[in-house]
Amino acid sequence: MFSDINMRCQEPTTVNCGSRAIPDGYMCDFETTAEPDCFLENSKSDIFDWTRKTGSTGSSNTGPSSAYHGRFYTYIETSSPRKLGDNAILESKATFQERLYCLYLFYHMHGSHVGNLTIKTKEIFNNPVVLKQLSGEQGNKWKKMSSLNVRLNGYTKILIEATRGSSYEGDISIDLVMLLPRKVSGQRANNFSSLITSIFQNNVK
Ligand SMILES: [Ca+2]
Ligand SMILES: [Ca+2]
Repeated sequence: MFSDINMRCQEPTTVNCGSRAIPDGYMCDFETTAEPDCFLENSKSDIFDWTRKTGSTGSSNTGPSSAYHGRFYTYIETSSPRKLGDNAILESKATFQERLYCLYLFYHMHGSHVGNLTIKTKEIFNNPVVLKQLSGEQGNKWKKMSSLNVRLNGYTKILIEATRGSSYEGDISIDLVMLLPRKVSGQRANNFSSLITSIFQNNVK
């Protein structure tokens, strides 16, 4: 049905959408608790919540020492009382247009007992569909997740779920989550907008 679903995500469109900084798209940088462009909130259909954080996560040998972009990121704290398998979900609160979007995010998964980071979509009464899952130690650095094509509509939610592994050395962090509309036509351009490009270039560490 969507023959282009596995193609790399493309340049975002530049539709005028008023005061929003990201034309027709969304970005969560976690710099404040109320970012107008952010589309995510903590779910109640899980065990615990993601936590905004600046600096290191308080446990040694796990978590980042700083945000990927800006000063703040969000993460799951896996120290007590958390236990194996406890999950925390960020879910979308936006009502999406019916179209193909591209999801980008940066993650930090460092520690001896890191659990899973799972990206899903869910359409009302249907079971969630797993788009991507990362498991275990991924190195002590921020990494860019490969961009994901996501078919959304007004009834779809995006779920970003982190699950605790077998010890406190399992903090999972994310920063700079971007959801941008893909061009509908089959244009081959792989360039990001100047905004996105500048964000990436300013964060080479
Ligand atoms: Ca940030
Ligand atoms: Ca929660």
